[in-house]
Amino acid sequence: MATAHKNLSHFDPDQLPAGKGLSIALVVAQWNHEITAALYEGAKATLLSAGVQAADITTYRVPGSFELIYGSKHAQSKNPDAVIAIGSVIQGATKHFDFVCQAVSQGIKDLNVQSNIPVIFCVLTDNTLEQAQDRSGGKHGNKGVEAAEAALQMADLSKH
Ligand code: DLZ
Repeated sequence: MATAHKNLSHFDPDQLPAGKGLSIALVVAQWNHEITAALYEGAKATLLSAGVQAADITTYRVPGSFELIYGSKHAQSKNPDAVIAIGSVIQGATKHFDFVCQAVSQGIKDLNVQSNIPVIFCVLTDNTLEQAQDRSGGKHGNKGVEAAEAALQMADLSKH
């Protein structure tokens, strides 16, 4: 498969805005914790290696992906340069998957429309646990890394 073993979007590290001086908030859902913890680690490591100071990274934990909307709004109220919302929704036997995916994607879109502080959508929406594992440090890379790169770009954009 074309995307195997690498992240889908590829940023040249030399082209990424410097992270020094930026403050980034990470909002992490606890549902499917194995997956969201791996996304979180990927995002945090990427921010640190880009020069964001550890003291400028704030973490907020929320129960599930549905709560990422409120959690991200709360994080925005603290005035960071960008927010990364991290979650993992996995298809089950009921329609819950559809409602949670719809709510969180629309809710985070709304926050981006309403506020000047960008919120990055790092929510995996997979049919199986294996697909989620593949995208959180497995054969399709780690979407937390991509989200951190997007956060750096959007934080920089918001300053110009
Ligand atoms: C209830 C629920 C279900 C069934 N599945 C998931 C999931 O796969 N991923 C996730 O992040 N959260 C799930 N939740 C929890 C909801 O997001 C939310 O926390 C509860 O409905 C309480 O508002």
